[in-house]
Amino acid sequence: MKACFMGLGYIGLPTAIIAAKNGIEVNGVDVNPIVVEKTNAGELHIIEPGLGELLKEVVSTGALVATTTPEECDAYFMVVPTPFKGNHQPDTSFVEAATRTVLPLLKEGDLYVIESTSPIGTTEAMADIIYSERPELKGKIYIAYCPERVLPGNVIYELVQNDRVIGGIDEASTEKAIAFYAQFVKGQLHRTNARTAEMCKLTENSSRDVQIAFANELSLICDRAGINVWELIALANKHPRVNILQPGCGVGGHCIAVDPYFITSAYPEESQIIATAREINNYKADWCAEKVENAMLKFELENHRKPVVAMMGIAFKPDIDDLRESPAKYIATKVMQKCNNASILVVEPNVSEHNVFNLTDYNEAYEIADIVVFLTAHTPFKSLEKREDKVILDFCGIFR
Ligand code: SAJ
Repeated sequence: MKACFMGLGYIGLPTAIIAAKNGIEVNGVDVNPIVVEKTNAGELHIIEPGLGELLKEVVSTGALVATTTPEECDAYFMVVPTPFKGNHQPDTSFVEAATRTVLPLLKEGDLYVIESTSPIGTTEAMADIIYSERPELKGKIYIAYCPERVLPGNVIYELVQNDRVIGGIDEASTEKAIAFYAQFVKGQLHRTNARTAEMCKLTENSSRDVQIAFANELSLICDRAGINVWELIALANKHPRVNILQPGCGVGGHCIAVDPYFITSAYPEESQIIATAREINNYKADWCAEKVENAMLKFELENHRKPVVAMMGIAFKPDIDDLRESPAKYIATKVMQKCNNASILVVEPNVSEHNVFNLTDYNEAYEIADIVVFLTAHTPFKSLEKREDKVILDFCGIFR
């Protein structure tokens, strides 16, 4: 069995590595020659705990070989990004490009799987493309959708242990894909059709987005009502059937803040809650930025000088170094643009250097700042002592 993974990013590379570690001959493909070169040198181009050693191992045994164009294999996996275009319309052009690249290599009995988060109907659309270019393969290859569900930072464990949903365009395709994943997944493999599997992925992330929006909405209400939202949620969660998530400074990352739009753009009339949740979570970041700006104005009026402001944590969630699509980074940038020469210290303990932000040590920033804004709940911040001599804007519950 030889498998080709199209895309060696945050999901494709770990999956290729785990497959190679489990006796599958793997061809990892990426359009970026630097990624291919690094991978073949056993160097990880993404950050994921424990993965570096595994990569070295599968490269040294020859189980994983990276190339910029695919080799002939028995199974092909599309693991490429699906961002959105203007107007929040999903952009499946990378999936289509990867599909067209493997198309000439497909032969009878092969398996073709999409893992990329995709709008409903993408697997069928790709099947149509395959069959229109290679009509002789109709009914002779297996086509399925199988979304990934791993949490960045815990990928090695979750890739193997999480249950997965697998939906083929017909039952034979589902069974063929199940047999492939059973080689390295220990979680249960649940059978469905392609459209349900596509919607399942979108549903998981939309569900989390809606739940976070509920927590963020509570934080806005509590701010006006003079109630500590953290205490409120902790108390409400004592109810056996209530489980409210935590408010923050917005929702970031490349999945939860993106995938709901794949539903709302296709079903705008029916997806009212999902659309509103997106709006609330986006609005929360602007609300936080405004709070900081107002605190700075108040400080200046009262003290007749500009404040020193510490922006604590700019990663998109706690204890990671990933700044992409980060609401905290957005807030820090927005405040800096409007700061009127006030001194803004940007803190991110998980990043040593940044090409835009001049980063300050978190202890030092906490010591010298007049206004301290907690944006991301990184663990080290929790050991700081609450200071009465500072204005503290705690958007992520450090001193809950
Ligand atoms: N967040 C809150 N409050 C919370 C939980 C999260 O504000 O109570 C914020 C985080 O700070 C962050 C954003 O939400 O800005 C997203 O973080 P996350 O940890 O909820 O999720 P991701 O984006 O790292 O990973 C998600 C996961 N999906 C679900 O939990 C349903 C993961 O399993 C998926 O594989 C991943 O998306 C993906 O690739 O789709």
